[in-house]
Amino acid sequence: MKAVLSIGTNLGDRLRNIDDAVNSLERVPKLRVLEVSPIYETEPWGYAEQDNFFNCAVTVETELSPSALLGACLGIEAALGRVRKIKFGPRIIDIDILLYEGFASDTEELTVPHKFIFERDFVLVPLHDLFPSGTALGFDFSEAYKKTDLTKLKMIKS
Ligand code: PH2
Ligand code: MG
Ligand code: MG
Repeated sequence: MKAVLSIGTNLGDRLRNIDDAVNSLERVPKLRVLEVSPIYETEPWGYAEQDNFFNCAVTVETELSPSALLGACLGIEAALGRVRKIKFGPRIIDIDILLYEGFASDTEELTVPHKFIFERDFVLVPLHDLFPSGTALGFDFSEAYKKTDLTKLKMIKS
């Protein structure tokens, strides 16, 4: 199955944190990284008193179930030194499942499609880089993408 992940970081060496996260994903059994979007510097969303983030999106092919994929993402976050403090607050690395082919869930553990895709330009813009048609794994984000403010995102690496 294909899935799309979102990666974010705003602590330490942000470019390196994203690199580490992608390299770690590549080492997960039963998972292949297919494509990494450009990396953007983005303003903090949800909690303003923190540094800018670097964000990107990643398409993967995996035989892992959605909950096993979530487990792999959380394991990588822990291995890279993530400590959970403030909701929406500063983090060394965050790896979220945005979409998982043929799967939807709204539980405490896992909400897929991700709850805030339409509200977050830092998700919509990299997602559009990976899926320029405006539909990703059957999920139509084209209307929300039209409303994004591209002037607020700075491309760091393509
Ligand atoms: N992640 C959050 C909260 N706010 N803001 C930006 N710009 N990028 C993020 O990845 C981000 C955020 C919680 O996951
Ligand atoms: Mg998140
Ligand atoms: Mg997360």
